[in-house]
Amino acid sequence: MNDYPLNKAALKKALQDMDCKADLYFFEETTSTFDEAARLNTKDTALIAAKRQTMGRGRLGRSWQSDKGGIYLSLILKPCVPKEKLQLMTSICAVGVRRAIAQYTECMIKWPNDIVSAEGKKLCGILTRLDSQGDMINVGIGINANNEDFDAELKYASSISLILGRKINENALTASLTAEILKLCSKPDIGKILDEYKAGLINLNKRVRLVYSAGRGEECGLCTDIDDMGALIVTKDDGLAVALGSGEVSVRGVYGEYV
Ligand code: BT5
Repeated sequence: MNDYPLNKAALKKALQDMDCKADLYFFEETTSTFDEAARLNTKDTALIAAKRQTMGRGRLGRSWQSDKGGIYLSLILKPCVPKEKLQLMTSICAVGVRRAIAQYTECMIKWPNDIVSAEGKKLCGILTRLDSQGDMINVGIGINANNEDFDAELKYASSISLILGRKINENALTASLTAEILKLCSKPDIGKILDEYKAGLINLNKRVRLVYSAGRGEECGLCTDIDDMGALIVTKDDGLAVALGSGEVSVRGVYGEYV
């Protein structure tokens, strides 16, 4: 039972047991694993894991609540796709993380970067960034593993343990998602990975509300597909089909609900 919360020795062993070849850096608390990655600036495959973050980050300047019970990590990797297709790294990692979380509870992908429960509650967010030299990718992953509660404004958040009614082993989950991502990246069959992404996509064939960043308004439409770059294909209510990139839009349910 003592091995359940994230700890360096148990995580190291779990990584070895799954044959994960990644240097491990472990923090009880940090501002953000992105800050640790910038300080480290390594060109080797590495896992930076923290039990808490005081300034966890999301996309588009948003923050990530990073209290005790969650898993906060950056996986540093060489991109396994060509430079002009880097956005596919988020889709590849979402597939890997979904595989790992699915070992505990049913879950789906919410485009582009969330893993949500079967009821559409957010269990995990993924944010990928290139390092300053542009040669290693930092996959930032926040997972609500054993979190007991969330700030009141996070109406759509839940944790794996709240769903299961029991605590899960954070070291095993961390090692297993690392193993899944490294496996997918070692021989990426992008066509197959995107098929798996699409099969797990909660937005597919649903009406969605598109909330454009920087206050550029909202529109509704039907989500019909993703393209070979991981962009979301939506036929808007005005009849126009558009391919949307993750930097420009957030997707909600048509009544403003999370999915
Ligand atoms: C994300 O952004 O979902 C990416 C989150 C990545 C977090 C990891 S933790 C390790 C690494 N180091 C970091 O500093 N960050 C990465 P986005 O799609 O923008 O979602 C952010 C939104 O999710 C917020 O505006 C809140 O509404 C909501 N949110 C914040 N914390 C949450 C949590 N713990 N669980 C569920 N929802 C949350």
